[in-house]
Amino acid sequence: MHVDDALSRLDRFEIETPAWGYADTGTRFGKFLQPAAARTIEEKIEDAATVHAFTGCCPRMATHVLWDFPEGVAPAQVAELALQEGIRIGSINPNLFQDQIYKYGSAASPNEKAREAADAHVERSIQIARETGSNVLSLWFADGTNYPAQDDLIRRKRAMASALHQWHDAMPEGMTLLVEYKPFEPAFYHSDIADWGMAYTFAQQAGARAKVLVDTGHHLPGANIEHIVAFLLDEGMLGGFHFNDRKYGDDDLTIGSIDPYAVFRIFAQIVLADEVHGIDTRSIAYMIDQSHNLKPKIEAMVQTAVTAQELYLKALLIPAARLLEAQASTDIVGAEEIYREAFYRHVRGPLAEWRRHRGHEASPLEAYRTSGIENERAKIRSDRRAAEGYTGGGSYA
Ligand code: AFD
Ligand code: MN
Ligand code: MN
Repeated sequence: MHVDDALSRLDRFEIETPAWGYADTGTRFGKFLQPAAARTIEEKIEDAATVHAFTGCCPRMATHVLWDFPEGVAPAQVAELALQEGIRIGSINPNLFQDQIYKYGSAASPNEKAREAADAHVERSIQIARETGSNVLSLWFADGTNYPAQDDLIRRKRAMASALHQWHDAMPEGMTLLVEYKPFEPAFYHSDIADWGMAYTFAQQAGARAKVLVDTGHHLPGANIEHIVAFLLDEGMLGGFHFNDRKYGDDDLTIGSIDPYAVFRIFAQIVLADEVHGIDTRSIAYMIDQSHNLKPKIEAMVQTAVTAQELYLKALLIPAARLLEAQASTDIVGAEEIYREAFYRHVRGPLAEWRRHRGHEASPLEAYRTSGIENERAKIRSDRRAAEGYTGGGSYA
């Protein structure tokens, strides 16, 4: 479409940032603490609000129940604080993988106590969502096994389906359940929700308000993610995305840092589903799922949000009518050149204008990197930690 129309579409392209992406996290080999990293929900809200202030496109923050709503923290107060800072609480992410009781899984565990604990935790998460006014319950499971013969795969499948159906029906009207898939890690032999087909089936069985969450870092090498996205779109089962990228595993790398053309092709399927097939894509939840061990947290989040905007805008510039003609006449090179022309279009200039027009920084990343906020927060938070005698990492751990 024409660049002016494309830019007006960008007005409703909102990207949710993850609370866990502002805290010190790491890999299973350790974590590198950052003085400016957030530790409390207040500091995470402060950082998410900063990202939104600089980019203008990140009005919501996803939360992780165990890390952001520990016992004693009132969800309604957290929601109120977010509003005061100019953002809102977005998706609610239960934690079904960290507690010792989940050693052999949560909803699919052979251990009834584990399944009961998972049930109680998700019920509490639904209640938290009610109190924060969130309408997305986003579920990722580490459930799986590490060795062949370890457990009964069919029993696990049935237990997972039963739990998801029960939790779906426990949600208030208007709330959506997102079922995320991941081929491996931390389970090394099988994951109970390993691919899009399993997530699709579980979501269908759970109920009409359950959909699939595509984490762009959760595919085996060679997977055609844009094909999965097109299929889910046409089935009305694409709930949303967790933006990150991978070179080898679920590396939580910055989206587009490995293969920006692949991300463009994903966005192209969304744009063409809407323009060519009239599929409603407005309810897709665009969420970032990253927690970088080395990059400064806020800088990395701004970089991801800006990258997603650039690649989505490029996809919006695809002339759908010309593409359809090329496809109809099997002009393969012509069709491909239409894609490539849009992908190689320079969009930073029009984007800068679009941002200026809306009172935002023309280059959010450059503006943030020169703002001095990182050093200010590092000083304030280091002093705060010292005063508390706190030397550990973020509340992610
Ligand atoms: C990890 C998991 C999954 C989940 C995220 C937040 O792989 O992507 O969505 O943590 O819980 O990255
Ligand atoms: Mn994810
Ligand atoms: Mn992941």
